[in-house]
Amino acid sequence: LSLELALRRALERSELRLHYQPVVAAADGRLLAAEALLRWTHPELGEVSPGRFIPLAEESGLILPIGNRVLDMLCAQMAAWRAEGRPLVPMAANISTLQFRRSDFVSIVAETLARHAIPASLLILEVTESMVMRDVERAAYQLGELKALGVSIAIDDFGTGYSSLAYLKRFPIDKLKVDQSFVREINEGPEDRAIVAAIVGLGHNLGLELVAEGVETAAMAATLRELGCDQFQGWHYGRAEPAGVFAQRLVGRE
Ligand code: G
Ligand code: G
Ligand code: MN
Ligand code: NA
Repeated sequence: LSLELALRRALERSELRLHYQPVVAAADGRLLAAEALLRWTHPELGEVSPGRFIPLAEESGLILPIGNRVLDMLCAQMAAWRAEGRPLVPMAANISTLQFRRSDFVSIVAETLARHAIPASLLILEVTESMVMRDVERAAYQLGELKALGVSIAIDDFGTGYSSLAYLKRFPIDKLKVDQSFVREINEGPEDRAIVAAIVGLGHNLGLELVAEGVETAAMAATLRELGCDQFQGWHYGRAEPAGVFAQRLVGRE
């Protein structure tokens, strides 16, 4: 309970901020996008990992104001970079079940983009399979509304959830993010290669972009490139970086 109270205060005291992890083209490593990942520095506890505080935020409902703050901070950051004359890339925010299920979610996204004058095409929302599988009709409707707004949709941690393949054709999805668990041992045996090959084949046949997450080495990248992954995210290309560090990547692009 005390950590929950601390998290509530963190919102008021601006202890939460975003780091940005690059997403690059598999072909040549050029920057294509980024994922915003939340960080919390508590005045006494120091860094609290999102693996610890995100579940707490979800259980307590705090993920609603926190999720709104994430969208706001992300759009504000893009607006600030644009004001500095930096070329922007689409940026992804992780969305929680509770946020996605709210009937005002689409209007909050629209309002936040408008307030910062950020085109919807620069925003990617990452949702998980289990989130959209819970109520397929509603999810299809909601994703349709988000698409109509112009934002992109990525399915995060793909392959670990319900994996009902039928929904993929019903939902207006743009990207599949192959879960790290299939990438970690991609060069250790044939099993994960077979799984990733199947996911890539499925995704490409449905017209989706395939992103491999957790790409830690050049050897992993080589195998994933051979398997047809379009985009890479992982420590081999860059960790989640503070805004000031990531900004140095936003230069000299057309
Ligand atoms: O950055 P890291 O790998 O430690 O993140 C751990 C987990 O926290 C991941 O599952 C990630 O999706 C989640 N996470 C990070 N930032 C956010 C956020 O802004 N909102 C939500 N809902 N989850 C986040
Ligand atoms: O659930 P989601 O995919 O949003 O989680 C992303 C998490 O993966 C973040 O916590 C991020 O720090 C972590 N991550 C990003 N790249 C790598 C990587 O190359 N290796 C490992 N082990 N974790 C990574
Ligand atoms: Mn994610
Ligand atoms: Na993931």
